Amino acid sequence: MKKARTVEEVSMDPAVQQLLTKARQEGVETAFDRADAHTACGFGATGVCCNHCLEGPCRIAPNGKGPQRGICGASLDTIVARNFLMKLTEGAAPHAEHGREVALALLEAAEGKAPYEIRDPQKLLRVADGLGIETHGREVNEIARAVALKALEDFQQQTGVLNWLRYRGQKKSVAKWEELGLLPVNAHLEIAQSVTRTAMGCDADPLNLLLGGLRMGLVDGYSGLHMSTDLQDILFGTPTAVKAEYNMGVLDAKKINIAVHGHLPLLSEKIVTWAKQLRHEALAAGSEGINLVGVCCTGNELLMRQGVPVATSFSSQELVIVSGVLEAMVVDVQCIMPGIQQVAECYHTEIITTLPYVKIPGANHVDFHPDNADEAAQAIVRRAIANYGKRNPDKVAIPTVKTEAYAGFSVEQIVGALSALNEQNPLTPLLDAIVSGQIRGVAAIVGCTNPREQQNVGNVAVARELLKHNVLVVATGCSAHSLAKHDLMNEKGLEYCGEGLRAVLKAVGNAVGMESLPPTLHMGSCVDNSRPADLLTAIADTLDVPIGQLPVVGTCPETHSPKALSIGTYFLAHGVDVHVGVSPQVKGSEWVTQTLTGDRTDEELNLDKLFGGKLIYETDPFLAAQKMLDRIDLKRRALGLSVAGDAPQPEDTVEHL
Ligand code: BF8
Ligand code: SF4
Repeated sequence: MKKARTVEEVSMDPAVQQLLTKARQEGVETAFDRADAHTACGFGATGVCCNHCLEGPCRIAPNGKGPQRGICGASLDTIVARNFLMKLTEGAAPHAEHGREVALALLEAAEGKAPYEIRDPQKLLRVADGLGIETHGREVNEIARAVALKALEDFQQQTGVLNWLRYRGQKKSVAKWEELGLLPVNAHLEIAQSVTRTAMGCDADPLNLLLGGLRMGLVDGYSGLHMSTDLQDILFGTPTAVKAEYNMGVLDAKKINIAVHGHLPLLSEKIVTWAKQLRHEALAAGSEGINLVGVCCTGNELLMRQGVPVATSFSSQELVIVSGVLEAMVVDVQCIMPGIQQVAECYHTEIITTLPYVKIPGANHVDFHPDNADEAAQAIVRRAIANYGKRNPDKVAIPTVKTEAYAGFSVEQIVGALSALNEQNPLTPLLDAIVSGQIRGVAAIVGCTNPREQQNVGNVAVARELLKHNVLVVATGCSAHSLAKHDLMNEKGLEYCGEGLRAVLKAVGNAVGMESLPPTLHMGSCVDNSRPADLLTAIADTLDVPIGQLPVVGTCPETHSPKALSIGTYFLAHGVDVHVGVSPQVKGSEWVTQTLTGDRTDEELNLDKLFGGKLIYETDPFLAAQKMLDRIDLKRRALGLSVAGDAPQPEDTVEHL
């Protein structure tokens, strides 16, 4: 067995270090310990093991020793490309299901069958317009119903193209995808076809398999990300800037603590409501009230719209329970470690699953469906209240670590802030800053934390390095938690910004009555990666260039999830360079690796040639940042923009472009 890492080697977050120490003292095993106990299988880690049929598993040693084909004759490249496509499919499917769940909830709400109301009717009108739905003279619910049905078409139609792609896709990118025959028809059809093509005896052409991967990226992007964000904003409101608290110190020993974990805001929004309404019952139970905290992306959803504090991110989810003050952890879907149940059994915490297709042995289940949302939320809050008396005071220890951070930066909010500088053309101040070089480029830091990695180190190091070089950084998902916890979403982090960037953040901040915008902008959950995509579309359209020509990058330094790969593929399909700091498990095939990283020197296709963006796999955050800066500079030069150190360009202005 490998040597266990020290708590400092596991995470740079002092709260996680404290709770992991406590867990180890109390004999409680967590993902960090299991990560130490596991040795990655070299075959699986490089993508060369195939178990797509019962003849196998077949594994091909990339060093040329042993059999060089599977029993069926599949080559190394086929096996690696097929495994990669399967990962992308596993990433796209949960996001598409997310979109579909929200579409169904909107439909039921519009038909009066589910207890939700439209909190942002203006966004409803904009989305309806974008989808070509008649809004004139129609009731809100009638329009909402039409929008929901349009969304559901994206899971049913047998011909045509995803409505959401037609609506949200940048026209120049869509034309490229059309030319390559990549336009998805409906999400379920594409996912089923993708599973079929990876099945034994189907698609064996590595290039065709990778193109299938790009389709999965588009399915994820439009049926998952964009649809989910648009419909959630309609139902629950479009986020506006909000100051909130992060880290384990948000737990409150005097209150009944409930953690909401997973991804869908459908139930958790109701839990916010019922936690307020049942406060008197919590007081009657001897507590000082109910304290809701978020974990992972359900946490991000509630943070963005309700300012609910965030306890922690993916890799340390079990440690929230180790605090000894958590009465219930309510989970919906995705990124929920089954290990939470084993940890909960060492304390008084009740794990409550809520969806019929996401259950954990030993956990309790409260079935949630949009039409019983109020009943389910009430039942859950009452279970938490009932658990309060079971708390063991000897096991209570809440780290006092807590950080203030801003969140809520929807595109609407960013444009709103910019319009304080230029009401007519809000994007102009941002574009001028990019053109002048005050802002060198834009980076989206996305994705997760991963128990095998030193938590937050990659996310924070990449962010600080990019900020130092005047790259405007936006963030989503659990990587946003990393940045927030380490002061990159409050004023303190401004010290990491280069001069040009800091001046822009201050100017925009001042215009809206703040000392400054925070150094990095929290744009939401993982499905909210649609928001940076919308921002890029608006910028590229203003400049009349394809998104791929903009000096922008995406990066997921610490991911664990196939969803991050399919989101990354969505951006790659636009020609945006995407960095990943954790192995995407394709190294076994030089052909697949070089096609993705754009490093093939022969004349055949690679991603960079095809779209103008490529995958950058680099585990060292400093080297990764440098590689991203090089690509940003390359794109700046191609646009005729100045790059520090180059000979000066004449007249850098938006008009000049
Ligand atoms: O969808 S960032 S660990 S919670 S996968 Fe999961 Fe990764 Fe967190 Fe959000 Ni996204
Ligand atoms: Fe082996 Fe081919 Fe079956 Fe894969 S599909 S396990 S390579 S026989």
